[in-house]
Amino acid sequence: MNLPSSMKCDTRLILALDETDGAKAKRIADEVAGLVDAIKINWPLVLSTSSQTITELSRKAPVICDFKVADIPNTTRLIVEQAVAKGASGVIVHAFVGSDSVRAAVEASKDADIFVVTEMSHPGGLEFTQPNADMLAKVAVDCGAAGVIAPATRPERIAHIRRIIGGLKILSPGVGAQGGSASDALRNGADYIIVGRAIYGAPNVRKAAEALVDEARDAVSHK
Ligand code: OMP
Repeated sequence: MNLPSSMKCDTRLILALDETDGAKAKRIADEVAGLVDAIKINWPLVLSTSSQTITELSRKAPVICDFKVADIPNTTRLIVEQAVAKGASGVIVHAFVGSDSVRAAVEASKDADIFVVTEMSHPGGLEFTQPNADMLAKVAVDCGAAGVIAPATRPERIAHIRRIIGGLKILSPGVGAQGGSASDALRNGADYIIVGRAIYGAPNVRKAAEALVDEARDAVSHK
């Protein structure tokens, strides 16, 4: 069983670095130094550069590999082991494949965190993930995951999922480009907001991140 997440909860901001220009991605990571609790990377950046990017970014901030792993336990284990060996502090996995796969991820993660997707933030998230979100959240609890992903686009759903998962961490994407608000997500129980385009696509990356950190601080202090 994993221990609960040891990820720092300081600014509550996680940068989703879905930038495909490797040099630019590293510049952005430097610009947000000290403003983010973690950097989440996904396939676009890893495929456009290499898995070495996990290692390089992990020297700047804790890296969460958003590989949304959805496979049999053995393949899941292999993916998580490789991500952690490269320096990942966390890996995001799907739970619809079943608790044996999520358990394999947790076992393979050693000291790193496994985060389980519950309800997804995009409109299609209503089709399959919302009707099954309670079960997906329960799998996260039962398998010893460190936390879950829940949608900032539907903050009331964050509050609902919080009631199921107790003290597990909630990481909430959908702020900014997808229409969700940082304050609403945090006031409804998110521990962190995940923000991509509203930061890396902004004319002034650092200013955009600072504004979100200020908003998050306000939201948390008025909870
Ligand atoms: P922006 O919409 O640009 O802020 O990016 C959101 C990030 O969160 C992207 O990297 C998505 O892949 C990710 N994400 C969602 O947007 N919705 C989800 O339901 C789950 C995730 C995720 O697992 O991080």
